[in-house]
Parts: sequence; C-alpha cells; structure tokens
Amino acid sequence: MRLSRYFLPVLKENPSEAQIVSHRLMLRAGMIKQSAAGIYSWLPLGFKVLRKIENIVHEEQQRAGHIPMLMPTLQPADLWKESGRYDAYGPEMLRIKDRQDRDMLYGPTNEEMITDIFRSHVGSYKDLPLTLYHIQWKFRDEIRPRFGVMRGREFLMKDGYNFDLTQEDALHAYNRHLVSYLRSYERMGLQAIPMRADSGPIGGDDTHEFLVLAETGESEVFYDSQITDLNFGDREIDFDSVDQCQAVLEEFTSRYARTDETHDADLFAQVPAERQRTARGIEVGQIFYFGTKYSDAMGATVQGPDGKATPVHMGSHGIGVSRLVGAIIEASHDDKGIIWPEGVTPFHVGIVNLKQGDEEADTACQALYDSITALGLEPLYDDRNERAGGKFATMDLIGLPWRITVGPRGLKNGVVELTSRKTGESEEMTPEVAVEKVAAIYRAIG
Ligand code: P5A
Repeated sequence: MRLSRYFLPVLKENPSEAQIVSHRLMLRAGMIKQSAAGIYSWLPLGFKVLRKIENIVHEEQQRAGHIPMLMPTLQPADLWKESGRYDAYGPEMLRIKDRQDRDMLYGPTNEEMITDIFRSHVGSYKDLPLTLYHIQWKFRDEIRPRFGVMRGREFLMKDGYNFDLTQEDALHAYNRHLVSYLRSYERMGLQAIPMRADSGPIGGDDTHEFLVLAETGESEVFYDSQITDLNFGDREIDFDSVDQCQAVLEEFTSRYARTDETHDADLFAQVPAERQRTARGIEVGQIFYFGTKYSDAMGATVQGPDGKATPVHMGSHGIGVSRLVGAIIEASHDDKGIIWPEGVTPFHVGIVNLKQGDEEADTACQALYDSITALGLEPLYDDRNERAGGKFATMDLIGLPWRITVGPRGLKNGVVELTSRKTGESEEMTPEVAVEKVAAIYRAIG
C-alpha cells in the first residue's frame, strides 16, 4: 500500500476524551472513530489489525478441532425466555421490538441460540463431541462504556460452545479451550494468565479468565510470580489427547492466580511472601463449564449408548477479539506510539523514502516494494512529499515492527537502513539483504 493512496487519518493532537494509552493511540493512529458511546467504526488500519487477530483465532480454533459457523446478531426473545435469562440479564441487554411487535434483542452472547440449533439437529451421542464457534458482534449496554474498544457496548467476540455426553468429556473440552487460548494469545505477542474467576450471568462453577497484566486493567488480580515465568511457546499438542490437555491445564493453573472476585486471602498467604504479587489485568477471554444448565432448561438431549435420552454437558468459551486490539497496545507501546507484535501488525514493514521525487530513491523504493510484495508480505510505502521527521513520526505512531529507510546518500553506497521499532536499532545493508531479513523474520512466525 502506498500511503499517499491510503486512508490513514492520524491526529496530531492528543484526543482529550481518551483516558488510557491504547484508546489515545488508536484514535491518533486513525484506527477507530467513535460513532456513539461504546460503538466504533473500524477505520482501515484498525480493521486490518482486527482481521489479523480474527485470523489467528480462526486458525487456532480449527487446529483444536472446533467448527466455524455464523449466527446472527439479532435474536428472538423467546429463546431467552426458555432459559430464564430474558429477565435475569437485566438492563445490559438491548431489547428491540420489530414491526410485528415481537420482542427481539441484540445478542450479548449465544448460549440459547446454539442450544436451539443443537436440539433441532443432533439426536444421538454418536454425533458427539461437538464444538461450534463463531466470531460475531455482540451488544452489552454497559453502564460505563469506556477506554475505547476495551469496554465497548458493541464489541467483537469469538464465542464457542461444546456439547458432550459426559462431564468428563466436557471437562476435556474445557481443557482443550484453555490450551488453544494460550496458543492464540502467544501468537498475538501477549502473555495472558488463566485465573480462577467468577462465572456471572453465564453460570457454572468451573471458569477461568485470561488476563493480560497492565496498569490500566479493570480487574485487580493476585498471583504467584512464578506464573509469569511460564511460557507456552510453540509446543505441539495433540488436542484429542485428554492427558496432554490436562497436563497443560495443571501446569498453568496450579499456582495461585485469581481475580478479586474469587481472591482468598488465606490461600494467598500460603504463597511465599517474596512471590506474592498484586496487579491489574485486562480480561481478554473466559472459559466456562456449566454442565446441563442450558440443556436442561431447553431440552437439549441426545440418545445415550443405553438408548435413554440424556441432557448434554456444555461449556462456552469467549475471546474478546476487539478488546484484544486495545490490550495488545496497552502491553506494547512507548512514548512515540504503538509497537505491534509481528503476529498482528497491520503491515509487515514500512518503507520511508527520504527524498520523494529523487529518481534513484523513488526507483529503489519501488523495487523494494515489489520484491516485498512478491514474497507475500505487505509493505506500507510512505511516498508522500513530506519531510523525513514527519514520516518517521507517523511510522513510529502506527507502530510497524520494521522500517526500511531509503535516501540518496545511502544509495550512493548501495545501502538502505533497516530499523526495529522495538529496539530503535538501525543497521545499514543492501536492499536485497534488508528484504531477506524481513522475510526471514516473518517466515519464522509462520
Ligand atoms: C463465553 C462465550 C461469555 O460471554 N458466552 C459465550 C461466554 N463470556 S464473557 O466473559 O462474558 O465474554 C467473553 C469475552 O468478551 C470480552 N468482552 C468485552 N469486550 C469488549 N467490550 C465489552 N463490553 C466486553 N464484554 C466482554 C472479554 O474479553 C471477555 O473475556
């Protein structure tokens, strides 16, 4: 993409409405525009990052054997009256009437709808296990939408639902989700810690939230510092293996890590004092096992091996896809702007032409652009007629992990400069070597 042809409405001034750094940087980098409180348009740069996160979630869900689908945003109230949550959900639910005066709602989550689909089409234990998921917009009429996309009213969620014959099978599904979430967050450059949490309106006793540590997080968290040494890495897991998934769950949840909702001061006191940590965290996902809560209420049964109808065991599992964009920025920025982890960056590399209009510089930039594109990577080429300082400031603000700077002086010696956004370190090399280095970095992360 050439910057002169892109739509990147960066702001020079700090927007006064933004209280936290991710909100401020998303507005300044032209990623989002508020349309109403807690409701945002995703401008091209923000939309690109959102899609990258969605893609990682899709890949990791399908690696775990979960099946993608799509349910609507609008739901009939009848389903929620069956489960009893129509009244229980309260004012957070946006209630709508259609022209026939029928009660509808903008879905805050989809347990009822998926249970209805399941009971309509699945009748035998032989069709289990089954986990279906979708990535769809949700609406929760939060009393205090704030911090930009972090606590929105309309937000994008990946929500998945498992159906199993027994509690044991459903707990495997729970563990499998935990493992696949750890993988997903790591690919986004995040450390998200599973913490014992409270299940709220979704229900059930088994639930973990995934928290990214950040000063601006809305949850207070208590944990054993050993937990931050754990690293999922790129280990290969057989998601069908009950033992392997169970072992990962034990490894990542056996140390003390709880949100304020479930914090137990006496248990925490047993952690050696020098390892006790209190911090703040951003909740980027949550997994639940709630047994037969919905299948009992809505009559979702299958015929078991003994021929008898038995209610299915269920859980649901959510990732805050749009919130993650903010969470990643909270975890990765400096005073100049965003620093995208390579796994989610909107463009792979920036090209800065220090002297637009200089024939040699223009030709070299175009050649770089073509060879990077030919490798299947996306460069953002700043081809505007601006001074170098302004171009660098824009690149630093939007946070591409790598920048290639091209100027007449370097070209006289046959070199360009490759700069890391994270370390600020620059190295001179031939354009060919710069392209190869960038390509190797992205090859390594797949
Ligand atoms: C699990 C999937 C559920 O709704 N039902 C389906 C279960 N869980 S949850 O914890 O309530 O939400 C899942 C994740 O969605 C994100 N999230 C939000 N993101 C932005 N703005 C909001 N107002 C908001 N509310 C929830 C969180 O990341 C949460 O973990």
